[in-house]
Amino acid sequence: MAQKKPTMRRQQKPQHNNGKPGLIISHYGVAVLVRFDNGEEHPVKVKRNSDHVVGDRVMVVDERVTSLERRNALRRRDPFGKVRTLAANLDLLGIVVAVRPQTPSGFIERVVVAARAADIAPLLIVNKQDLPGTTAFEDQLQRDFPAMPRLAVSAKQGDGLELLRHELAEAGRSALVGVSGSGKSSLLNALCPGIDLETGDLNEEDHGCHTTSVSTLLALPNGGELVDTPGFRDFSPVDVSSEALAHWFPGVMSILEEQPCRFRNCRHRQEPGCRIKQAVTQGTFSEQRYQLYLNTLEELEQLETARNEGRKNPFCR
Ligand SMILES: Nc1nc2c(ncn2[C@@H]2O[C@H](COP(=O)(O)OP(=O)(O)OP(=O)(O)O)[C@@H](O)[C@H]2O)c(=O)[nH]1
Ligand SMILES: [Mg+2]
Repeated sequence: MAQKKPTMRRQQKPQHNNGKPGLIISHYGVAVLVRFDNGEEHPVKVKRNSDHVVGDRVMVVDERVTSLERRNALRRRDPFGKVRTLAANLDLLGIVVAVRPQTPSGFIERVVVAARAADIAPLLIVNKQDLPGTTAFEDQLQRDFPAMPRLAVSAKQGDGLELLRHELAEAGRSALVGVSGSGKSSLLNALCPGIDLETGDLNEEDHGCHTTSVSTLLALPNGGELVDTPGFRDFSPVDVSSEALAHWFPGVMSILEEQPCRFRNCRHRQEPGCRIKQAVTQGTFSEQRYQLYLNTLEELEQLETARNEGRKNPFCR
């Protein structure tokens, strides 16, 4: 009997029969782009809601992707309550801000909490140094986040990029987050000449246009890897216990290191002898930031209560 001819489809499939290790460098919903350890890059199909993310080390066996254990992952809850994983196995998180478009109040604090809790070092990247108003904006950041590492750059004019290149090479794997239009993709283009990621102008309300829709990991020419992510205006941490929140929240520990609260398990609400409440009264911890702390604390407590009672995420709409 004549042998059956292999189909075209079979012939065209890349061969991963023995299992090939690689790294997810982009995610398109139903497929991931894998950079294999031998340098090849291939898309591999995945289920639409699979948990694979950029930065995952994977084994691909017979066109099936299995993620290996993660060192960490940056996760957030979106405005619909859904938990989103942005990237995995990160060393540094660049929070890109600029005088235009404005970053919503509380965004930086919440990103910092999520990053620190996941053992990812946060770095404030103040882009668009060439725009008027940047000096006053930087002064405000210095007052609000005196202890936060910060770099001033301009993707457009090249200022500060040498230092940024150095930081990113030293760090290992980094990701950029920030509101749409803050200049994340422009920074990647400036750092990796020739990649030509799409960038988009601000609209009439001075907001970005959500130009980037998928995260992409790129190897930087001077060392290190950088993930470009789509912009978003909200950031609700998920992997932080309500108990640990104060530990990661910007500005809290520097007060408690001087003098702790009376109770070790103080949540800084109404407890007597609370140093944070005192600092708010004395004006050394802003009322606005304190409210943000309380709101975040409440959200985390609601998530924990729902989890303990086996209920669904209470923020899911
Ligand atoms: N003046 C000035 N404009 C910049 C600078 N960096 C970026 N831009 C502009 O800011 C706009 C938005 O830049 P993008 O790089 O698309 O911003 P993004 O953060 O990637 O935005 P999303 O992909 O929507 O999240 C574009 O018009 C850029 O040209 C800069 O250093 N100075
Ligand atoms: Mg972009």
